[in-house]
Amino acid sequence: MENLEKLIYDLYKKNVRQCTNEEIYNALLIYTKNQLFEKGYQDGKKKIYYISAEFLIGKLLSNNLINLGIYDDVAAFLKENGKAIADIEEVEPEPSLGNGGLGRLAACFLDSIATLGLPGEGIGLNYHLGLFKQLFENRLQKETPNPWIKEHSWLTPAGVSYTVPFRGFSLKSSLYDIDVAGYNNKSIHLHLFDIDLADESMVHDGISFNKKDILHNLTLFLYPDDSDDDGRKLRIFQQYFMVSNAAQFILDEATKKGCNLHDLADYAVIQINDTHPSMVIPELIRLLTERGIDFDEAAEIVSKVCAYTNHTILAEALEKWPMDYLLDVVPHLVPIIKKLDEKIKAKYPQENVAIIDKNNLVHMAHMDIHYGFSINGVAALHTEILKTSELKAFYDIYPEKFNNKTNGITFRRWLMHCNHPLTDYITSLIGDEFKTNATALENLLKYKDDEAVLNKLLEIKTEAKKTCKEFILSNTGVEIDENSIYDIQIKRLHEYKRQQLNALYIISKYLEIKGGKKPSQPVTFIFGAKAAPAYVIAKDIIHLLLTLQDLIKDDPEVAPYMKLVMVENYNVSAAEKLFPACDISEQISLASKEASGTGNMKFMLNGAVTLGTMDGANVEISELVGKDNIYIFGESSEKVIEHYEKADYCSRDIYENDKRIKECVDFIVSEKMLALGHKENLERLHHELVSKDWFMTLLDFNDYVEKKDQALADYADRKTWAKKMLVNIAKAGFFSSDRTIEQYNNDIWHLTPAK
Ligand code: NBY
Repeated sequence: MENLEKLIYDLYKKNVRQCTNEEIYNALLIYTKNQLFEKGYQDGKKKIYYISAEFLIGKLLSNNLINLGIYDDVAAFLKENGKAIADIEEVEPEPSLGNGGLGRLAACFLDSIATLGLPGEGIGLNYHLGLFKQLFENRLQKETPNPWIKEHSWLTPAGVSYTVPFRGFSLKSSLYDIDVAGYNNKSIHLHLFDIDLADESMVHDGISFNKKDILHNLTLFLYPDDSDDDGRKLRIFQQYFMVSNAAQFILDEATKKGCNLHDLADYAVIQINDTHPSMVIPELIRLLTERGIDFDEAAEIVSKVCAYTNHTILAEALEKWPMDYLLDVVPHLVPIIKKLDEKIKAKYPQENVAIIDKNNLVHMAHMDIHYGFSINGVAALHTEILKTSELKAFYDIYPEKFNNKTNGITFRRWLMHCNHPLTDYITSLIGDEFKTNATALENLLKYKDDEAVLNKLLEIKTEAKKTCKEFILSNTGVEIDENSIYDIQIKRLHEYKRQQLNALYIISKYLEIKGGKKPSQPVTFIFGAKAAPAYVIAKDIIHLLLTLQDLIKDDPEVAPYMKLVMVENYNVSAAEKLFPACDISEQISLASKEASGTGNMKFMLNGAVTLGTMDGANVEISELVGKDNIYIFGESSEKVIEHYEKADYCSRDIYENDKRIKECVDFIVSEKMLALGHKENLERLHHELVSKDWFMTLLDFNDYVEKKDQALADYADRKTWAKKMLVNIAKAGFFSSDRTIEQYNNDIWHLTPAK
């Protein structure tokens, strides 16, 4: 650590003790960047380019130190000098470059690509104000900008620039790189393209700005509000800017290595992360034809380079752009897309596989499937549903293109970084093989009846709950009890994820307590969720939760037995404090709707027990841990799909025929609630549940209550519960993103890892 000490002195002419936390952070940033640079980067003839509109990377300092293998040394050095590394970590702003699971998955994948020694790059955009920052005002979500790029940051200007043509003008790009360290391995780059004229000062009143001023707004926000035409067009501007830069960059790298363009597939494979980067297909074809390759061959080359990952079966989330928008923004792509579509129509005349439909909408996923060589879902059930229902028409044409890649998470961040005590304890029991070979966690199973081990796991959990309690207090102002059961649901707010189901359960418990039935063990229900700014019902659900939070907290009859807290501005840093502290992991989406989920894996790895539906990766979790170590409830995906097909679900029938359900739903608009909350929001939500309930909350309510009550009761037998925790941790190895990336490489990318 002498170098670090010297660097600090050179920078500030002070010794470590005299420095502020900010000064130490800045010095560590420079120090770590240098170390990463010196270690070098993965390279190889063929590379994976992971193009994604989102990379939810989280804070980087500690993770980089861990992956460089110097975390313990740095922590010890700081401690000797009277500083705590945790305080230094607090200084770092969190990059805000993603919404949720899809963006975080991209970040985990970069970590695993680097760790496995695969030559690869991430390519995306450098949003200055990120996703919005969430504030609660008046028990409502308010959005404000989230500036995260400070004078010192992990971004390094790369000196690379391209020109991107739009209708009537073109834009010059600048590239910024963030190094992503492999664990005990070299780094890869995350390439973030930007414009030079981004003007943060044009943002006013929360996150409003002139959506037409593309020259100055293009890289301000991640997915700005798309509730109007200008917002949607801005998204096309962003997407095209991203993929045109990516395509030019990829062709440059390949030709420098000797590629003659005809053999591009020997140099590059592109993973298209959802449809946001899909325009890379026509853009590459455009660039190849400009360089003298004829159209049909260009289309063939691109089809050998591009692979597409689907993350959703919600029809409304599959991007379809009106042709008029494309004509307005990128007219030069239109003839290419039309030609691609004609070729398909000539071969497959059926309407449901067309790229351009009869309403002149361009189906981005259809283009990916026809002109890519691989399409994958993100969990076994999800891929099965794609094959047999959502994308069946395509599966019939191209069965060989379809494959599953069950999601994974990086254990470096989601265990080693966020839960040091558990990591150290596991290491003391089974050594550190699990850090590079995650399935070695199964060696823990030999301790499943060892009382000392089980007690220690419980002790570690209680410590994590204490740490989390401090965080919750500073974030929400509510004091919670570390001896209560922590029941946690943290994820984007969406009706299909059914935070409203959890809320109805809490209402039912509240009513029971008021009726004199006290729970034997206090429970803390913890939520964290951002709602899309234009998603009205999602915001109403946030309002319901915040109103319930206050109602319960201020009721002396109820507060000793339960609390509800909703964390403000839930993000990666908050997640790192919440996952280690959880007892019960809420994974309660309507079966068939959650493609995979990845929070479910993070909870399991940290010793929480899942309460969930047979949806997404929950299905695989339940197969791995067995029915004694998970709580499953709710209608099956087959039945749910059948309900949609027959359109025979009627929430009002359930509401009117089930007294308890009616009572809980009506509580939303009770006098008590209306005294605290807003009539408009609560009534709208009540109406939605009674007359629509598109995601069948009421259908699963009774089964949910039964299984959740069971889980809460089982918690009291501490030894049996600790055994469930141990089995969950031991079986989490399958969900390492190292396994996922190895499968992507073996089945799709075919890269040679560095030794
Ligand atoms: O991707 C999530 C899925 O819901 C989750 O089940 C899965 O585990 C995860 C990783 O595969 N999808 C997701 O996070 N999607 C988005 O964040 C998203 C963002 C923007 C748009 C659509 C989806 N958009 O159309 O703008």
